[in-house]
Amino acid sequence: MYFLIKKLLLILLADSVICWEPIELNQWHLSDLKGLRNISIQVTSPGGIYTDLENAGLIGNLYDGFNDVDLRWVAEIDWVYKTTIFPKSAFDMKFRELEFQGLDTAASILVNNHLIATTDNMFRKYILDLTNIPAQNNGEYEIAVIFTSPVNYARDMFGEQSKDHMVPPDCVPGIFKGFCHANHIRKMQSSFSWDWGPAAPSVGIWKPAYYFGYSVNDKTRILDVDWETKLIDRNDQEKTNTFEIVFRIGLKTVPDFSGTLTVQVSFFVEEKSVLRKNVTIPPNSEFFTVTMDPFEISVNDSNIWWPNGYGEQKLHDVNVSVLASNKRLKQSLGFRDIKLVEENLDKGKSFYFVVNGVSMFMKGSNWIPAHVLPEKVTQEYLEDLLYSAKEANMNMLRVWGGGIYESDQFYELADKLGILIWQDFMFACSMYPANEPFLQTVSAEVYDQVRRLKKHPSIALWAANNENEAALRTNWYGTDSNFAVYVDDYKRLYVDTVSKVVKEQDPSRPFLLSSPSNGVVEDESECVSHDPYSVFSGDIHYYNYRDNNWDASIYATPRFASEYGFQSYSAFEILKQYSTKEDWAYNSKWIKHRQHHPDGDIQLLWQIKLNMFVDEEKLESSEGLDYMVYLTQIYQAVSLQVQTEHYRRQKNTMNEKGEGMTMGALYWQLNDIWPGVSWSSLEYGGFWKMSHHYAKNAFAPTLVSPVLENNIVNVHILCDPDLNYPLNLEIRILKWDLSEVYTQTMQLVDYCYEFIVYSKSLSDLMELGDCRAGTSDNYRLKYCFIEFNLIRTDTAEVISQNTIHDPPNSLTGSGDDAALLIQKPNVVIHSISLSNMITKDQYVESYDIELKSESLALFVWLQAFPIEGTFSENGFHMTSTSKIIQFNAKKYTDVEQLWQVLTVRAYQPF
Ligand code: BMA
Repeated sequence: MYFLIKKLLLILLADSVICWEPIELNQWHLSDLKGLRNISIQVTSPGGIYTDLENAGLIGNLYDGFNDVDLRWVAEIDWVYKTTIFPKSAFDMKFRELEFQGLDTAASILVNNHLIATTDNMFRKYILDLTNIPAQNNGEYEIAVIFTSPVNYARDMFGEQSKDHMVPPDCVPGIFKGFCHANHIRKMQSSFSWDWGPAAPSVGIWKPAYYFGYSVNDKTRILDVDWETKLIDRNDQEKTNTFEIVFRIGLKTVPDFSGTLTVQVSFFVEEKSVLRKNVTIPPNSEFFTVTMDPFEISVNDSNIWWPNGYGEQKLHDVNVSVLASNKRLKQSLGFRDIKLVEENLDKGKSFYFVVNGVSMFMKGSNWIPAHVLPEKVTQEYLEDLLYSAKEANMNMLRVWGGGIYESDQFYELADKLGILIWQDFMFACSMYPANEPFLQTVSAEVYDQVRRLKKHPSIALWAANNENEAALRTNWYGTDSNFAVYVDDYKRLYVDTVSKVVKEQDPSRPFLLSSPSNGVVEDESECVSHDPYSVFSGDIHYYNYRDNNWDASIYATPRFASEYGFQSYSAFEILKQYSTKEDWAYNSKWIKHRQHHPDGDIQLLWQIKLNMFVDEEKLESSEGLDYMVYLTQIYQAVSLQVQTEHYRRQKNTMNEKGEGMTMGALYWQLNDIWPGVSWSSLEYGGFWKMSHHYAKNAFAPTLVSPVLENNIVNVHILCDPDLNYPLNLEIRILKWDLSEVYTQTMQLVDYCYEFIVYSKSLSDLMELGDCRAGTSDNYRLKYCFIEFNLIRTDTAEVISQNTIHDPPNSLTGSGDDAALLIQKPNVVIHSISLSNMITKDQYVESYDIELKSESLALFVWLQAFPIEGTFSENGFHMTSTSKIIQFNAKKYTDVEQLWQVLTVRAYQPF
């Protein structure tokens, strides 16, 4: 019996080899084309040139020291990747092809010395016919991919384009230490440098590559499957939803095939559904899309897909097959409906998302490439970053247009974690060419990416570019003198090309021509609006480094904020790993090298001094860098909180100017590309900066948000989603020695719909706490600390805690009078023990850390480097003599180890 089964198995296997022969091309020989560097090494793919050279020990880590500029030569020469395959049945196979899922970027592909293709776009998939290329005598194919230096290629394309008219910018600002003309090559734009990242324009086979052989019996292979889901009815009582779903299956048929195929789609949701369609393929179709007939299905609430915070993310397996062949594909399906609502308001239009019939405030951030070299981004790292987004109560991330269309794993994780994706196409902060070859490659790129990504329930919206409309309208690059020409380019690229392909391939999602913009444009011929930054419609990007960033009144009040943010330095412990001792000073050459934002350090110091005391001596001392890290992280955290809460408070309000009804806050930027100075709330490597904790609090499902407006303290409650627990609002006034001088507790009813639940003039409130220095001095915020707590009355849990940060010198005081009031805090770690708190998601164990303090301490900051994990709270104000915090560890550790590495610090007011 055993032998019989084995024999059967062998026959089956043999059959599948003859019918269908994919070979992965992942072993390569790499050399520099002209032999100038004498490099000749074995490498693997997917990968990239910097990593290949580093793995061979020929260069160091790109992020060490000044390597980003020292290794510029890597991007300035041409490289060759070669491999040889011996398809067992090369001669039997009737048709043969190569599939490159991603080549970075400008390359010539030779097979057995025949040039079979040239490539010019990192974001395209290339399927290349080999049928007419004879295998060599012994049945082999030698495949060579010759990459042109992307820097030289972009410069040449710029030159070509300039013969007609110049497409600016002609280079990035000098402080970026970058390469010019990224806008002339279809490649990760930020790999030529950005205001937060290094220049490292890689080359290589960055995605999987395959050889396919088709036998005489083979007719087709399944390339992809996607679908559109639409909610057509909902029964609130029974909690069921009727969805219409339309599947599309992309086939690649062999050149000589014509005839009928039967395509089947099956899935199990409530019960099994099997859909079939017979399709007649005309001769010479090659690429053929089968659109299944619309199918209606009733899905219970428990089986649909919800964004984070609103419900579960139910995903169901879908199996697609071509009957009477061995071609199958399996995918995950989520039922959800999404709409962008732009209704006329008194002034302008609304701009908000409705998912499964529920309108939602979008809470989140902007995503940039997790590394300038995509091959360095592991599944584990992606998970870590995206779990951190989820944990910070986010429900949307914007994949920004200067990076890459992210990997399949990224979107699978977003589906799994309930994070909606605002997907830009990869055009950012530039004018772009609109010559024929450029438009053609973009058209293919958009087609490939929409086909690849459309199936993900997480994708919420497509946007054609980042800031290019604003750049054109407000003349960032001197385009005004030839405005009509650049508008024409703009229209040809985004309207006639990107928009056209997106609308053909995915009419189910909203499409924006740019971000920021005035929203979906009905008549796209008016593609460059009068004011892309208008607060009355669409989305805005808002940065202001002049005015006090802790003052909520400086911020604009838009319909949707898709970018806003503040810089901070990476943790000292992280910076240290990539530098040497002489670099560890505030103002060192190396730190300046990592600051790419023009005037960035001047702005940081200015903003810090507006609200905090800066010990100049300490700044110049050997502790200066560490000190600056801490101050910048406080500055960033509070600024982000103030602006985010400002947006949330405008959710249900409209002021007399017609501003308000804000329905989204996506701050700039979630993650870091390298260790340095940037707007990120997560460190390079995934540790949380202080701002990530503040973002988590500011995005809390139910938030208490006090604000000082014209000397009145207004306390708002924001609910996203609407969760009406029985709640108490507690107002505590404390002196700096921690004596509690006043407490008031109010029971809240229907708070999700009340917005302002408490209002009192600051001086009246301060008087209750007797908050003044002497009899002649006014009641002032800095003489006392006011804490606002939202407490669930059923569980006694504090679900949101807040204070007032409003300037001037509100909380943190400075100078002599502050010294009279604020005591030098002395926070100590009292005990560490393994907690029995249940850990979740990516954590394996949790520790209780008890802190003690004799006075009020601000911005208490715990670190446990190098142990990976997250604190339940961090950067908080200690308003009691003892406090217990959890440290959630990602890998197993122990109490001893934690005692060795754990540090705590607090803000020193003088
Ligand atoms: C924005 C972005 C990025 C930039 C950031 C910070 O407007 O679109 O281009 O990195 O600001 O300056």
